[in-house]
Amino acid sequence: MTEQETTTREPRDRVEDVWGSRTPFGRGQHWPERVDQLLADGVAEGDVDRWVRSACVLCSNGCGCDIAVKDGRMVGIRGRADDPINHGRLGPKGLYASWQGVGHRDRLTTPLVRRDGVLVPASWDEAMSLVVERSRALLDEVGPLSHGFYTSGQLFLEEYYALAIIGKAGVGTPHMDGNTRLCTATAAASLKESFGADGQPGCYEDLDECEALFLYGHNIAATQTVAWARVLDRLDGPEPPALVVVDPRRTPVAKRATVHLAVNPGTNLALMHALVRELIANGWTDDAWVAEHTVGFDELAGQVKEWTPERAAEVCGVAADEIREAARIFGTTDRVVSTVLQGFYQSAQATASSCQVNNLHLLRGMIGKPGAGLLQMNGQPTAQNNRETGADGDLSGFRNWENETHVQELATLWGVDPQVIPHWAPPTHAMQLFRYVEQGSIRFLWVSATNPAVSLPQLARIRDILSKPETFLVVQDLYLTETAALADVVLPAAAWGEKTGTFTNTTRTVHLSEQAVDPPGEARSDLDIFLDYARRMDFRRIDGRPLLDWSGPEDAYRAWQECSRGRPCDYTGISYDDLRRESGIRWPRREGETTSTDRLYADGRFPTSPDECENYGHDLLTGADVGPEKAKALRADGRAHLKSAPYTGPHEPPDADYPLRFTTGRAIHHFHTRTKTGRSPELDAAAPSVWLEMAESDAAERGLADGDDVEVRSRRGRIVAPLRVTGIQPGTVFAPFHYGYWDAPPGAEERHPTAANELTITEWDPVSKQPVFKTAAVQVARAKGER
Ligand SMILES: Nc1nc2c(c(=O)[nH]1)N[C@H]1C(S)=C(S)[C@@H](COP(=O)(O)OP(=O)(O)OC[C@H]3O[C@@H](n4cnc5c(=O)[nH]c(N)nc54)[C@H](O)[C@@H]3O)O[C@H]1N2
Ligand SMILES: Nc1nc2c(c(=O)[nH]1)N[C@H]1C(S)=C(S)[C@@H](COP(=O)(O)OP(=O)(O)OC[C@H]3O[C@@H](n4cnc5c(=O)[nH]c(N)nc54)[C@H](O)[C@@H]3O)O[C@H]1N2
Ligand code: SF4
Ligand SMILES: [Mo]
Repeated sequence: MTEQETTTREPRDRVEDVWGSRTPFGRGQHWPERVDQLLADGVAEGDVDRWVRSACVLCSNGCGCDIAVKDGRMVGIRGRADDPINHGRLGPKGLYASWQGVGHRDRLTTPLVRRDGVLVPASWDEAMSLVVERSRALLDEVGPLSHGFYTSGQLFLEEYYALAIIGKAGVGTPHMDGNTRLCTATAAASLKESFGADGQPGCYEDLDECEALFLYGHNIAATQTVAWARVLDRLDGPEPPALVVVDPRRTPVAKRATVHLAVNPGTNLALMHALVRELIANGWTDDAWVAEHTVGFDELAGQVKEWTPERAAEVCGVAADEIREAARIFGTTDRVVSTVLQGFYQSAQATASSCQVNNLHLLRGMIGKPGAGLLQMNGQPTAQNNRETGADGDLSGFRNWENETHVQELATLWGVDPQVIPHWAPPTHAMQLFRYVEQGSIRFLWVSATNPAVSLPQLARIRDILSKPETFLVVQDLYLTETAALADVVLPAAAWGEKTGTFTNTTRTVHLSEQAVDPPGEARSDLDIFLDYARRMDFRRIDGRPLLDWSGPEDAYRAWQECSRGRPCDYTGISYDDLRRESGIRWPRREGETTSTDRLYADGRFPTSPDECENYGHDLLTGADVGPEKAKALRADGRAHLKSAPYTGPHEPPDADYPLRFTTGRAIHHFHTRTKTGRSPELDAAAPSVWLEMAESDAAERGLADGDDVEVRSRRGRIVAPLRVTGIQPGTVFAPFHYGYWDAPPGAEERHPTAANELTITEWDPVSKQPVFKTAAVQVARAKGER
């Protein structure tokens, strides 16, 4: 630890002071350590019995930490100074919500089953018997297509791998996905389309080295607060990077920007076409590198040719000179880091827009080099592991469902017939999965660690789907969420800190999180629950042995290591013991290696050959599968794909009835549907209820002022919220999506719809299938005395 070490002891401090004190550093220097620590009121450092190694699971940053334990309870947290991700720091969610949320009295402590319409406590045996009876009956009578599994970006790697094998080799259903579909499906899709496989090319050390940072639809100051602290320290140090921000709102990052492109929601692709065009028109491309390491240049150049800065400016609602300036910065700087997140992934033409960011890097040969990092960001802490292990429908180990050799490899590992593993059609994506429930073909739906009754678009429809009496709904969670309240069986899960497992952050960095305390009541780890189901269902290998005979997380992890062997995400050189020695280890690290590959594709070789690639690619306009024959004919063979699509614009543009563009996203103090952050007294007090952000001119036009209650209506629903007049782009309004159906508990007299997703639309990107949460048309008027 250094001189600059500070210890956070005063709980209110880091609610207000989100990023903590500055520790400035210059380009290429080491980011100074600073250890953040928070202990419960009345607990002194000397009172702590043990500190237990972990990492924070409240965003994809994955900050290394230790959990404080006293008398068998979690009583606080501190950052790990030796961790490459956070160098000791933690943000407000990590400091407060992680252990406060888990330790809350609201936790589920026994299974619940529905009797005469009401959820009542039951034993594990009763609850699991109900699950297994229904599952077995449907498998026998209807077959595997009657089953759907909808999981998370918040479980541990071991748990996803268990679920992946159960779903693919036990049940044999293609209907498996995660809330990762809502979160990072486009990260995965754009990496696969451009480079042949998932996996972030860059790492966080690139932030220390870069000369410019481009944030595409990414409010990193609110959503990865510790990564933003790193950037703030660069901005305050010598040789600060230029900062270019693409976001319709005046976010904290936009306030520090060299260029802020406040685009209209849904118009990202127009802007990206202009940036790519400028690079080509000004000769800022590395032509030799492009010729040697990419395919598709001519088509891309043709696609963007007409997209002058003036044309894009008109579509996006920004100045042409600002587009020129952003392009100049990208085109004339050698070390640029780009990060892309929900402003692109959940907006119109998500994959085509995100691939254009990849294209900018490829055109300049700026990949795999220090300071030239590309991060198609993750959001959830363990989204990466869901994608790797294949509980989201991908084939485990970044394998290609259309490649018979890849399918055979899995069949051999799992000891089953390859025909059992669904690979006759693309895996079912979440939106289609819910459609099958709506139509009645999926009749057994198992939801783990996600709250779709708040987080999916168009909630009135989702509520109907989840409430269908003929669907058997199993919900596995920590609390009785809006979704759990609709279940037939609720299974109480052990949380972070109450179970052991690994997870991988957005820069491929793996952490081990050890069990610190016992789960409350009868709650069990998700891994134990999945293994119990497999046992009770008697799933077996061809040789008669049980399909899953693991006794705990380390067995599961070892099995996963085998599955990853030789694949791009090779974990064979990263054991639990290694993770106990080193705080945070990046993949790939192969057996026998003692160092990791920091940056992928440093040699300009990409996994695009037909036998290596994770998929054969898609048409980015329509989503049509390229297929093996055409992919072979393209002869990419180790070169990256330059590809995009013609601009089409947002799905539901504003019109006379619904004249405003509605977009949604996050606030600093809350995580998603607030199951943990809402149970932290400090974080709850910082943002207790929903609001609507609107530009001053739009408010004035409607005779509205800051603090007025407004009603926001779309074609699908309504919410009521107080108005915040902000620096948002005129014509656009924004609401955070954290708040559930109602702002008062059921039974209270005053209940108002507050969930942003009452308003959003059932649409998705044609390639990644990620739902569109960032563009819909709404009207706003003064609320009629409702609040
Ligand atoms: N505090 C907090 N942090 C979190 C989370 C959380 O819930 N709370 N969740 C985690 C998860 S799972 C995720 S996925 C990440 C998400 O992290 P971010 O992507 O940074 O978060 P969002 O607020 O969803 O969206 C980012 C920005 O997109 C802008 N935007 C909206 N529409 C458009 C558009 O059409 N174009 C462009 N260019 N921008 C647009 C919004 O104004 C918003 O500021 O955060 C992670 N970290
Ligand atoms: N309008 C709008 N909607 C959005 C978004 C947006 O920007 N705008 N963003 C989307 C994105 S990016 C995301 S990631 C989703 C998030 O949406 P959700 O996944 O629905 O949100 P969470 O509240 O994180 O739900 C996770 C659930 O898992 C439980 N949980 C936590 N840990 C464990 C565990 O170890 N085991 C078990 N069994 N349960 C656990 C929590 O209590 C919680 O109920 O929302 C999406 N929806
Ligand atoms: S930045 Fe993310 S991982 Fe780090 S402490 Fe905050 S919420 Fe946790
Ligand atoms: Mo997410």
